[in-house]
Amino acid sequence: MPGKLLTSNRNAYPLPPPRGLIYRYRVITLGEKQREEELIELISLRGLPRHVAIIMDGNGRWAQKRGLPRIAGHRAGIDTLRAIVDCAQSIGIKIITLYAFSTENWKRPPFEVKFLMYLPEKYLHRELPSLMEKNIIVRVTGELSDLPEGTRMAINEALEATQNNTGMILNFAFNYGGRKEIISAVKKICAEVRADCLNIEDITEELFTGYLYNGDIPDPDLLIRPSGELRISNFLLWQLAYTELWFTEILWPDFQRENFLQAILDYQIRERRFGDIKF
Ligand code: V0D
Repeated sequence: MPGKLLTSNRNAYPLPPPRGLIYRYRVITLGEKQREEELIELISLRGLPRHVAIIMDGNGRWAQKRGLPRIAGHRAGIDTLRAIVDCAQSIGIKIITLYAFSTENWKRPPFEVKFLMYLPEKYLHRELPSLMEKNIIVRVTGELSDLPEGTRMAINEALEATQNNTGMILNFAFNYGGRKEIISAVKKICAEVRADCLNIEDITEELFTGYLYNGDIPDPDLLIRPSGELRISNFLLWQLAYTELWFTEILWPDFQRENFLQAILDYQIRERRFGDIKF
């Protein structure tokens, strides 16, 4: 029994007291580095999720809470993105999918939409050298055809430049909608059936998966959704069928490496708990 207690204590590892200094937008507590190292040690004892998906939510709310314009939140979100990509790579995660801009986001204020449309371009121009240095493969999942020319070009440049890298896959879900993705797969399949290139009897789950935007990427093992929303919101509908879901109230700009590591550790503990009854 003492062994069991230890496991659940680890699960609810207490946060260090918020003693610290303010670095840009957030408070860096003095115990943070230590806690991160402890979490990494615990994580290294078990198998890692291969593919982690994250909904980068809460940027607008983070800014509004501070009386800042919503785009200030998106800017702060980029710092988090950088930190989490770094952290994921350092512990050996193979694939990370980030949900950035859904097809529904077109309904936001026009100024914000315009800003968001240019973010990938700005992000990729600034980050591409460092992504190359880190041997990262950039991928994108979503409807790229209705994007502005400059955005499409920046994305294609990044896809091409990083396609022969061999490190972590950084997959951006951009202008993505889960139902739209499924419909687009159905249409491609129907066209092949009508052209007599495919038999209806041959349509299987595996075949269907191959018609999705990123048919070659395995399903996520873990989904992280910050900012307190407890929904899937049309993200990876087909692919999340067996994914472990992990939610937190923390807004994306406040999300830190240790929160990411905690999610991984919780995932590992769940895996182990249900390990014996899994097929
Ligand atoms: C804003 C926090 C990178 C979330 C991160 C328009 C909100 C920064 C990309 C990106 C966004 C997208 C595609 C791509 C390469 C990079 C991005 C959006 C928002 C949606 F190929 N950051 N980022 N896209 N934010």
